[in-house]
Order: sequence, then C-alpha cells, then structure tokens
Amino acid sequence: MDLRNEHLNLGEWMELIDSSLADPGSEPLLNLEGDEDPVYDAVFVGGGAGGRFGASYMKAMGGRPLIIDAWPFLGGSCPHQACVPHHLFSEAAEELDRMRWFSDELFFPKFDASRASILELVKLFLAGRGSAHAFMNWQTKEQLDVEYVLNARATIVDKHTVTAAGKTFRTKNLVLGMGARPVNPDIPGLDLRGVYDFVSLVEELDYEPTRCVIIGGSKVAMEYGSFFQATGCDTTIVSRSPLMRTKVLHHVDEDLRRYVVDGMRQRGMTILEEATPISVNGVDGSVRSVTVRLVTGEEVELETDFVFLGTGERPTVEQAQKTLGIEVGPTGRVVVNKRMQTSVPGVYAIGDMISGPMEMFKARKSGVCAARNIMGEDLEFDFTEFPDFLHTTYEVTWVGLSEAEARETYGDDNVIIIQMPPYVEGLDTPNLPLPCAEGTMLYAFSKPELSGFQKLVIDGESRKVVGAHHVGYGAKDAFQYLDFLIHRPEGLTIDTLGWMNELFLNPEHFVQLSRLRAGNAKLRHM
Ligand code: COM
Repeated sequence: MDLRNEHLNLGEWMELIDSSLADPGSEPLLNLEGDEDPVYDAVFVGGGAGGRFGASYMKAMGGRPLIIDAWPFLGGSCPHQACVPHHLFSEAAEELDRMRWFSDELFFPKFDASRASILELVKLFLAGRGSAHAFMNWQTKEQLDVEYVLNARATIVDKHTVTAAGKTFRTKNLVLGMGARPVNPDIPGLDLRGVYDFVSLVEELDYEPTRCVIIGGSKVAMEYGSFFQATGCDTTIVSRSPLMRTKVLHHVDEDLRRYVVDGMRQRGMTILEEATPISVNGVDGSVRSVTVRLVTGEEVELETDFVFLGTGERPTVEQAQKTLGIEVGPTGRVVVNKRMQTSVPGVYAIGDMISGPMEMFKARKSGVCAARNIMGEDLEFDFTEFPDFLHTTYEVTWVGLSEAEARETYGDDNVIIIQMPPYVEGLDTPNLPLPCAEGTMLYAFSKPELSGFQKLVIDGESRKVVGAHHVGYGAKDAFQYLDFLIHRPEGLTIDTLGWMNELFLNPEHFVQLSRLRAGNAKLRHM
C-alpha cells in the first residue's frame, strides 16, 4: 500500500496497523519518495528505537535513510511487548501495593483482591498499545520525513543490497537493529500451556493465573514477579544467582539490594536464590508444577498454573551473520567498536544486538552514533557507565559505584556514606519515618519501615560523589542528570551538590543531606 501521498490521522493509522497485525497476508506499508532506484546513505534493518532514532538523526543531518521493519509499525518491541507494558504493570503494582497496605484505612477502601487481575491489565495494555504504534508511524512520516517500508521482512542480499516487499533497495551502508528475543532455559516442559515470557504474556494470556513460578532472576523476573504478587497471584522466584547479583547488573549496592529483596519477601513473595529449575511438569498439556533443586540439594515440587520465564534475551543475529559474515561474540552479541561498526566495513549494529544493557538509552544513542559516523562525524559512544533502574513495587535507581566498590577503589578510610535512614546501632531505624519524601509521605506517617532507602557514596579526599542509590518513588528523572554530573571530568562534589536548590519535599534528599555535611573540612558519615 503506497502511503506516500496519504496523510492518515492517528485513528486511521491505528486501524491500518491493527488490521495488518491481524492478517498475516496483509500488504506492506510503503512510505517511499518514489524516485527511480535511489541509493540510500543507510538502510536501517529494524525500525525499533535504535533504527528510528538513527534514521531520524541521519535525515535531520541531510542524509537519506530508509527503515525496513517486519512489523506494521515503528518503535519496535518497546511499545509492543517490552518497556511500555512493563511500565504499565509496574505502575499497577505500585498502586496495588499502596491499596493493600492501606486497605480500609484513611480514605482507602477495603482492598478487594478479586478486582486485581493480571488478565485485565494485559487486556488494558492490548486495547491501548495501538495508539503508540500509530503515533510512531505518523511522527516518523509527517514530522521526521523518514522513508520506510513496514509490514515486510527484509532480506539482506549483501552489504549494499536489501530486498523487501518485492523491491530491491541499494544502500551505501547497512545498520542492523533487529533486536533480541527471550531465551529459554534448557529444561523440559516449556511447551506446556501456561508457560509464558514477557512477549507471549501480552500476546497469548487467556486466563487468570492463581499461582506463579518465575524461572530466572533477571530484572524482568523481579519486575513482572512483583506485579503478579501485587495482584494476589502468589509468586515464587527461582533464581540461580541471588537477585540483583546477576552478571548483567553492575554497581548494585548491598544495602539497596537487601532493602529491595526484603521488601519483596515482606509482600509475600517466595524467593529461592541459588536454586536450579529441573523441569516444568504438566497434566493434560497444561502446567501443574515446577521441580526445583534448592540450595541445600533437596528437590521440591512447586505447584502452579502459571510459569513465567525471566532468563534473559538473545539478539537476532542469524541472517546478518550468515549473509554478511559479521563477527558475533561468545554471548551471541554482534561485535562492534565505539562507532557501532561491525567487523564488515559499511555495516553497523545497534540496540539489543550489541553488548551492554538492553536499555533504551543505548538503543537510541547507538542508532544515532551509527548515523552520525555514516554522515562523516568522528563520534564514539561509550556505554560502560550509565544510570540503571528497575521496578518492584518501588522504583529502584542507582548510578556510579556501590559502597563496596568505592571502598575498594578509594580505600576504607576515604569513603564517606550519607544515607537515610542512617545506619546507627540501636536507633530502631525501621520505625523511623525517614526518608520522608515525595512519594513516600503516606508510608512515612503510617508504615515507616516502607518509606524507602537512599545512599550517597563520596570519596572523602576529592569530596566527589562517586555513587548514588535510591529506593522510593519519583527519583528516576534525577538520576539521568546525576549520572551526567558525576561522570563529567570535573565530577560533582558534595559542596556543589549541597549548594543546589532543592524542591522540597524532594524524592531523594541528596541535596539537603549534602549541605548538612559540606561545611566539614574533613567529611564525616551521616
Ligand atoms: C519508544 C519507541 S516506545 S521509540 O524509541 O520512540 O522509537
């Protein structure tokens, strides 16, 4: 379907995308300038966050990009199956958590668990996701003026030629942004009805689970598990590593970790760390239990009607590897340099296909980095350091070094800790209504042990902040800027932080806590 001269509104886009998704034989959606056999500066294979941002940046710089995607919409897995539903479910978990703790107190109604439904939230997401899809297509065509071919699988012929929708496209460069897909553990029983991952959960769930066993200890496992538990679906996490101690998460502070994991247990979750899933077992084709070997060596059978896999993702590299011969590392990620160039000149890889966190900032910026290099800039993108986050029924954010890492780097005597609640033997901190912060005021006044945790790690000699850690609500935004400030060559000192203007009551109290200590020539813990 040639859409070049059509200017669909959002409703029309939504209808077209929905009907294309429903019909596997539906036509490709073409937004092409229409000139004879153009040579593009880059064909972006995959129109997810990396491809869309890379192509848009290239177009803005005066280049000519083309995006090809198998889905009938741009934006990739984020609005379709990943970040957007995850955030919807996490927000629901936070609300449900508050409703449960305050059931029949103050103005809160008595909590009615029968109205908290996983299936209903999935349906809510499915009913609404089309508007994000429609907006991506509309914006990319009408505002960003980027050409695209959607609802058509790309075939890479060679590094200058891609076919899709029965057409051949010639290009000077190729940018691979084909994303990743969930990877399953190697245990029997995963084909039973009732086994889901974050993709099939939104695409296929058709009943209300009553009990859940999560296999894996990833962020996805913690986040979806917290949501399931908050709806009343009794959840057990079976993880080989202790939660938040998996290799892919770095800089996790032990006190933060303990607060988060204890909080999950306090809300009724069973967390089996250093446990091995042996098999998923079924009756009549449906899941009935999971056999698990505990850390003690004992084997137990956990009854359940719902198994959720949170064992990570693996990039989609097969086609590019086979056709182009690009180098792929031992963990299945495409090897690139800091310009996103693969081992084959003129071929770039971005987003979840390359190493590093499968997070939005990396997806979008790696696409932009590839585009800017193709357009002649000499730009490197180093994503070894970044702010990180996850959700339980809290928002958990961290950046820089953990306390233990800082002690190792700067020496025990030099590291200064400012935290809330403070660590003082015998202070009865669980009953201290601090942090008393934006987002946790109700908890602080009624259930002080639930009001969050915050820690600042400082190198006492240079007075620079080297790490910040937060459990609560509303601080994620600040961590984007804190990351920038502390990773500048000049860093961020306690003196500068303490002289910033707080918007009281702020979610994290780093500004005012720093100000209380900045007057000390020799810094002290607090
Ligand atoms: C966000 C998708 S949901 S994109 O990064 O804007 O393309």
